[in-house]
Amino acid sequence: MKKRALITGVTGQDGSYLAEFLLEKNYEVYGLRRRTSTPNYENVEHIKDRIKWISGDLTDLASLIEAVRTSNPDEVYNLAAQSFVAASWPQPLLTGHITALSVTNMLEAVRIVKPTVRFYQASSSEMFGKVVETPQKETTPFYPRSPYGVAKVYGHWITVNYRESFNMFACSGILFNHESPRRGLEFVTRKVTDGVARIKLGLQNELRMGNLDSLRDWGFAGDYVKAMWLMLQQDEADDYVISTGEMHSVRELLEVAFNHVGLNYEDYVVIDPEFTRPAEVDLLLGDCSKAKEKLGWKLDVGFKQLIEMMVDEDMKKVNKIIQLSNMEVRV
Ligand code: NDP
Ligand code: GDR
Repeated sequence: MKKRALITGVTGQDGSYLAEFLLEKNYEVYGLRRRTSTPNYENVEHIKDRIKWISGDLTDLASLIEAVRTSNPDEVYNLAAQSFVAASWPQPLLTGHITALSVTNMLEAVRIVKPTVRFYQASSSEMFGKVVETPQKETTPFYPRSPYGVAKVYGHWITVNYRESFNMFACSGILFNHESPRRGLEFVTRKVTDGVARIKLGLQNELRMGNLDSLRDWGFAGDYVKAMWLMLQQDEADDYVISTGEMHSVRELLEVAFNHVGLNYEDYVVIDPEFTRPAEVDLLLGDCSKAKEKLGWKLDVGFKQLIEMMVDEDMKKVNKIIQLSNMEVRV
């Protein structure tokens, strides 16, 4: 019998890597997609026909109950969220509805339809927020610094609460920043690698940025989805920090990305207050010893390799855009 998994947020960065990973493991993969006027399957185009699609929205309990009933899953990965921290100030209520309260919707759907499901909640290092302890681990107290971070703290604790109240197999992965060529264009790594490609190929002549001093623990999304799966294969449900244990500044990110194509970031970067945040998380550095020890998890891709891989992929994408527009001009 094939194992069955239901993934929310499957069209996003992590959802696409996780779906790929589970399909390789011979799972039957069900993907929840919300209705949009213009559907975007960019991240999952290559596996679109192998995913069984279910319509639903994380804010709509009825649709989630139906999704669990239809998929009858062994594992549920709850990855859907309003995930962009900067958007959570202008849209605090929407962020609260999707990223916080709707976790309860998903847990309720599981509890009502199939409480034996193994459940994964996408928690975040943004819950640590202001520096209380470095490096941050499972026992570090939370001090979120954005409506997004606050919403994730709710999602985290309600997951723990359903585990303790209803004896559900519910795990929370506290993942530090993880990136890839499939990262949304507004997040800092992809904004930089896409910007570098556009500058190098003559489509753009500057890159407008916010706080260059903030420090992050950046890993590769493809490595991180393996940890999600490992958490659900254990005998006991638990929470785990997933990180690289290395920290780099946004400035270092710029250096690596621009240097990779032979440019100096100082010639192109302009500081623009539009990209600074009302409250910043200055420093994130994770200690994932528990995951290494108990899950046997390890990472394969380091920081420099990750950023250079993203620049290379964006160079290809931007080149394609240029070729297409040249063809249109000729026609
Ligand atoms: P993305 O922003 O790339 O993907 C978010 C996904 O959620 C998309 O598929 C989106 O669908 C879906 N979604 C949003 N709102 C709803 C809704 N109301 N109903 C159903 N689906 C919805 O995020 P990532 O893949 O980067 O992250 C995955 C999860 O992990 C998120 O919960 C994020 O907060 C969390 N996380 C991410 C980290 C990271 O560094 N990437 C680190 C720690 C936690 P659509 O395509 O229609 O927009
Ligand atoms: P983050 O990621 O907020 O850590 O959340 P993001 O890439 O948006 O920002 C990282 C850091 O870079 C600084 N920064 C800029 N950020 C953006 N987006 N654009 C800029 O121009 C810019 N200039 C400087 C930011 O101030 C910040 O300090 C991500 C998301 O994936 C969350 O969903 C996830 O939970 C956390 O990572 C862990």
